[in-house]
Amino acid sequence: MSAEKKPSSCLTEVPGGMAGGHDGLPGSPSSPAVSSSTAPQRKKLSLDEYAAGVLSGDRVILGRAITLIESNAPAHQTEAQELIRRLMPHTGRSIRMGITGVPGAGKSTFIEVLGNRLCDDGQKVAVLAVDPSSSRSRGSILGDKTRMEKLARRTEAFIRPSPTGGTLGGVARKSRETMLLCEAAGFDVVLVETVGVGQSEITVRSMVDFFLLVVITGAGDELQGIKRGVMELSDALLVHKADGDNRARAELARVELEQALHYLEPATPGWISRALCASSHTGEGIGDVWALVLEFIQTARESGAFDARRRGQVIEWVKTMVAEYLDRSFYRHQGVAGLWPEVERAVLEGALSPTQAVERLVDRYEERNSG
Ligand SMILES: Nc1nc2c(ncn2[C@@H]2O[C@H](COP(=O)(O)OP(=O)(O)OP(=O)(O)O)[C@@H](O)[C@H]2O)c(=O)[nH]1
Ligand SMILES: [Mg+2]
Repeated sequence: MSAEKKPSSCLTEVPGGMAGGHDGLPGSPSSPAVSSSTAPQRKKLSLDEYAAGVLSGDRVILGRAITLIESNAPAHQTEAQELIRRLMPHTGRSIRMGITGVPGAGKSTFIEVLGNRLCDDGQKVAVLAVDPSSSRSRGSILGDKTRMEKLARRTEAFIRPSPTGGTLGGVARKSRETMLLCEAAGFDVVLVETVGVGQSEITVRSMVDFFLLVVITGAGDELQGIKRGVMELSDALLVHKADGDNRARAELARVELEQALHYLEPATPGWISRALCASSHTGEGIGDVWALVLEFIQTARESGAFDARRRGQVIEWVKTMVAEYLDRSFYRHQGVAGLWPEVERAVLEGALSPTQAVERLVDRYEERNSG
């Protein structure tokens, strides 16, 4: 199966996505990676070298392996999939946490503070992003590394911006596979940031164990996904920026949200989603958020919900990729494309019902496919 829409740029070598930073961010100051000006032409790694490098936690090789996964070139895809297959037995041991919220809710700042605390406690933390929108700077959240300046410098942390370009499906596949590589490389916690403005929340929910919705006071419920169903996907709500003048208002909002949560179907069976207040500026409440995550993991493990979700997620992932493949295959099919204008006209004129239109298109698709 081919990956998402291919630019068919005939990449013959994996592009140097890691140049300049151990975290994939351009010009990270403490980069242990060889700086691009002095680096000799990079030697192509064998699959054994990739696998051994990732398993030993070598972040330069991890970065190159992620770049391989992100490449749309068919040869790279084959290699990347074989690498993942080999690493699969070493995956699955991290806590996977998704973090969503409107732009400016303070997600990256929260990750910076939480991530540093976890590293202080001896954990290894990977931070990924899912952002399929091209409207942001170079299509990538976390591009603004100033929000995670300290974390980006730590050797216990690995920060990887969202894969750029492509469909949500393509970005989701790359992020899921990146998460697996990070787990094989020994990261204990994977934090996935996504902007809460569309479908990407559902995608991130489908790849994590615990899902946190970060909200702020005064930004409007509709906009923040509170009325759009994102709340129903969340295992906890964080009323963020609860500091200074805003502290009391945040607490009021928290109480209201927690009441509202009681009326909703829980995002995870057997778990009652809660609302917390915290400030990444003062640090107040951040420890409580992590304590809640740990409590959740324990509860969900004991009830079996944790395992059931992970198993369900991997099967859903396969089905989603099949559906995406079929969708592309259908509309790119020459016979279907040729028949399309005529069918479209007929439906609009009322000469064909939509169901009859589907039958004609599918007949054409199947006839040519089997012939
Ligand atoms: N008062 C206050 N401001 C905060 C807090 N956390 C973040 N901010 C500020 O909120 C702004 C946005 O923070 P970011 O962390 O970039 O927000 P984000 O949600 O990651 O934004 P996007 O990645 O653009 O979606 C920055 O100016 C931060 O300094 C907090 O706890 N309290
Ligand atoms: Mg951010």
